[in-house]
Amino acid sequence: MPRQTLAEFTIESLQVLDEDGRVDAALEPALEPEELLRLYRGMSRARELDQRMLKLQRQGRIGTFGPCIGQEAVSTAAALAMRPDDWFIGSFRELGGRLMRGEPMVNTLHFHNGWEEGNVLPPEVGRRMLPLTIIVGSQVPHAAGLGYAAKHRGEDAAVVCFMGDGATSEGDFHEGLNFAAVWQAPVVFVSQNNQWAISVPREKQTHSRTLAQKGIAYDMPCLQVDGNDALACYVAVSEALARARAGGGPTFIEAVTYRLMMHTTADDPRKYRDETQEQEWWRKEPLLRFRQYLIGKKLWNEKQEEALLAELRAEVDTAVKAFEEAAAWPPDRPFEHVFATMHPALAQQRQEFLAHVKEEADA
Ligand SMILES: Cc1ncc(C[n+]2csc(CCOP(=O)(O)OP(=O)(O)O)c2C)c(N)n1
Ligand SMILES: [Mg+2]
Repeated sequence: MPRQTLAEFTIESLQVLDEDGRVDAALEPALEPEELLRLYRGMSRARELDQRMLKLQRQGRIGTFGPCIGQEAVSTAAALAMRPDDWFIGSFRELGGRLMRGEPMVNTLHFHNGWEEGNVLPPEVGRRMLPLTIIVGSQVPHAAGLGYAAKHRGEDAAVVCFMGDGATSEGDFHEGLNFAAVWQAPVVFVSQNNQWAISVPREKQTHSRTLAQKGIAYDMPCLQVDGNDALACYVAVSEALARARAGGGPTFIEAVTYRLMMHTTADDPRKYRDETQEQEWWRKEPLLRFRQYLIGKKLWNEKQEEALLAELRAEVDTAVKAFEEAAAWPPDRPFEHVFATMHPALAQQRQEFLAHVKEEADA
């Protein structure tokens, strides 16, 4: 038997807007001015809320959270490409997309104050959006299953599932991609490669030259996109959704971006990374370049920017006020959400937890 090449693979990368906001006209998607402005507004809303949450956390007014600053383009552009019946399955860096899908800001604040009630979304919003996932990679099999279910039921719906770069080293990631590929489920997997998994840099976390190539193992189309380029993200997710709807099965997208802030507010990146790297990536951040693009198209100017920021500040003010006026839920409420009926072991854990809370309060 001679040796022969059975298959060869290539990895494509896509950028539509360069770092200065110059567009590649041949690749520019046909979006209406209103849609472009919606995208910019969506990213700006996430930025404004994230920045306020950082201040609130530092003032002890909310709990721990992971800022999405610098990563707004990926999920916001994906949400623009999605239809209301599509499933939005996020990890914890998709604030832009969640807000675009209609999550009220006050819910975000409740959730990040440790109140599970933040996950109780208005029915039309929560109907096709899973709660934010903290367990790294665990959402990937859920996405495969929901995609399979949509196909099995003959629904005209697809799934977009986000995960980090670190998540691609989890078993759940591979099981989910395998299942989705075997069943040709309509799922678009999007890995936000923000270069870090807490303090572990991407090159120490996986040996693969690109994350995109991880889709090749499952024989699904894969693509690397500039994750700070909202137009490239929109094009990539739109193409993948169209393929999924046409019966073409899942796609794996690596969106290359950068986590500009700390992993969560409990982390200090100065302990493990160089600030010059952060500064380089601030120059490439997604809002700046999209704004340049809009200005170039005469769709935006400084006055509009000021008006938008004032409006968003007021929107966040209102949400913070509603959040702080809400009665705090009892700390043991999450025990009620685990099973439909209380389990004896869980009831015991609840008693132990309450005793611990009391001990802390009395100390
Ligand atoms: C299964 C599991 N292991 C460990 C953790 C602790 N943890 C939380 S986030 C994180 C890193 C995730 O990195 P990545 O997937 O790149 O996402 P990013 O935080 O960079 O968005 C880890 C290890 C967890 N939440 N779940
Ligand atoms: Mg990461």
